[in-house]
Amino acid sequence: MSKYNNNVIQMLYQYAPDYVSGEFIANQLHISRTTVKKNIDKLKEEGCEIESLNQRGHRLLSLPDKWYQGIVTSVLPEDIYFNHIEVFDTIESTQLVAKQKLVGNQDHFLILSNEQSKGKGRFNRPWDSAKGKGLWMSLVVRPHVSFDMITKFNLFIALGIRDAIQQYSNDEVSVKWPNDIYIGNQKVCGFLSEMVANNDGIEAVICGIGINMNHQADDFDEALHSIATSIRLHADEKINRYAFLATLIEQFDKRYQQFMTQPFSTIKEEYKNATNMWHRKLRFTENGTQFEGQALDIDDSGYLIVENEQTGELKKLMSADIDL
Ligand code: BT5
Repeated sequence: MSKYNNNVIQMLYQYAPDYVSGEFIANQLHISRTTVKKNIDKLKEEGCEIESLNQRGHRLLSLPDKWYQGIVTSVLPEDIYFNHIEVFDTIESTQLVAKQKLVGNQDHFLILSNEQSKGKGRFNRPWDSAKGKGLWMSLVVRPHVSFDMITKFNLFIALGIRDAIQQYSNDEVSVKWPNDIYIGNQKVCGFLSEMVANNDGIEAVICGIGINMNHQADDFDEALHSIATSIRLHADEKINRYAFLATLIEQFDKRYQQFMTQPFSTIKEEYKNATNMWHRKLRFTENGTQFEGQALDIDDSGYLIVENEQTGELKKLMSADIDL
């Protein structure tokens, strides 16, 4: 994608649903009208619905299900600063690319891809990342805190993601400790935080977030049919991916600022209220062993306190797989 193409689509998006003349675009971007025309033809080929009228210019009617870097850059809240944002069509995993790009610099950045061919969950489990349907992204931040703060980071970020999805969902969105977001009994988002650390603390956190945005039920693989859902399936209309991304980044940033300045205890009640695991029988898998029981509480460090139904033993979990 050429730089100009990004700028042209950015202008069309900014002015939509109004017309923008080719001359105006050319003047603003310091390019010729022929280049504008070529760029617009290319955008149309890619699936952008653009109405072009001789006397009035061009106007954007709809976008294909893909990310345009120019639009992403323009919709993010102004006070949120990324050193760079990179958009890909298909890559193995945004996590992998983010890890490669964080070396040798102190940048905060965002990687987005329309599709991942090897999206990964925790413990290398596959993450289904169908083209054009979801939000598959990795955010790199540099909190400069000790590495044991990663658990706390996840707790704050979970609330940010939950709140963002809730703004678009008609049904209640909840957190499944520690890394999942649910609507009803189905998973709408999984996220994971990996870190690069040295003796002095964290050099970078790579937060990978996968959100099923616009899937219809049969867009999911058979294995996911009963366990996965999308925001679209709980909304009245298709989710505008750019508006949603802007909301998500805003909520992420709000919680990131809280994470840096507040202890978990200040949001503990809010977190507990947003969590869907209370008063029900759960199956826990921790380091390969399974047991059934109930979640009783979360302590001030964010550990889940659970009771083993068979033995009555109380346990503190830092991480686990939990079946609802
Ligand atoms: C997670 O792992 O839930 C974290 C997923 C993080 C994915 C993002 S996408 C952007 C970034 N780049 C990456 O490569 N990864 C991150 P875990 O708790 O291990 O859950 C994985 C399990 O969720 C799988 O074993 C499936 O059962 C289920 N699953 C896979 N794809 C799904 C989907 N699209 N929606 C709902 N569930 C899914």
